[in-house]
Amino acid sequence: MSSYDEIGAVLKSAQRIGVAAHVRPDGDAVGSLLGLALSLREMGKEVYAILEDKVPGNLLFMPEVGFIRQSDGVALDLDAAVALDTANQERLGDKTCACFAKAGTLINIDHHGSNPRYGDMPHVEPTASSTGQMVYELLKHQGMPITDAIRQNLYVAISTDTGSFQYPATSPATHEIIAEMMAAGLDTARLCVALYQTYPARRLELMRAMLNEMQFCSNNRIVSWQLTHETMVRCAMVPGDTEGLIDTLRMVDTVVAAVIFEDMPDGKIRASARSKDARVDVSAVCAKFGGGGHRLAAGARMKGPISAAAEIFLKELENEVRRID
Ligand SMILES: [Mn+2]
Repeated sequence: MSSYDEIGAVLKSAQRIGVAAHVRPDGDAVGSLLGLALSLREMGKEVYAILEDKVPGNLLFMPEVGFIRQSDGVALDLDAAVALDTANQERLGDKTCACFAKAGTLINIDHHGSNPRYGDMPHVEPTASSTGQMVYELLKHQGMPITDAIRQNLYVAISTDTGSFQYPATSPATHEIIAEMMAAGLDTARLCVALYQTYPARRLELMRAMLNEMQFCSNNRIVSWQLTHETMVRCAMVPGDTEGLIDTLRMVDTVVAAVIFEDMPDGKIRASARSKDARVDVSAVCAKFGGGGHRLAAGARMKGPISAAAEIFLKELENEVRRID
């Protein structure tokens, strides 16, 4: 594993730098990407901030979000490339991998335990709350620029990936970083309104569908929902609308594992699973279907149709939940 000193030295000597995060970007992906990219730009570097997919609508308020370009698949002439929050290289997306194909050095900064430590310089910390937290530590320890826009982006990254500082990976260091950023002038209340109190009506329509259709099994210890293409069309869903819906499912007192199955445009099914009990490892279940993630939060892509995918996934999940008997 490469240290922040080693990664910092490469970034400081490089001039043309690509920065990217995973497909279907979430708050941690976009926030850590912008946090690092803006700092490098501030240092006078030629920075390419790229993502395979569009930034979801609920995150378009993030400062300097227009700096991000969608990957076009053309190899960039780069001294260094950085993959952020991306558990395996393929999750950067095909076009993004092609953009990075000629990069001199590939740096991999991530907090997913399943990360195989790909690239020339991997730095993986499975105990870190978020990649945003890791980027803050890198910038601080390497004396790299931290502007207000960078602080806002890293706050979004850390806040969303910790479920607003609720998940167990939230550590004293997490809160200390937020305290440091607030002392430097960060307005967290305004960001929280944008992040957690500003939803389009269609998101509540989706939640209504979820509450109507959720199903319990394994003595009410597992709750699941099948988000079908029909429901997406009926609610006029756009990417990002489902963010955090699973947290409502996992609220039920008897539940130890929650999973949402979602029809994908390519006919595949996305399973997103959460565990509330450290003994129940949803990343192990997802790994059986070629997926991965964290012990308490993981995902996989499965073959359709959605009902068949749900049936085989829930069977494996029920076996996993039996570990606590
Ligand atoms: Mn993350």
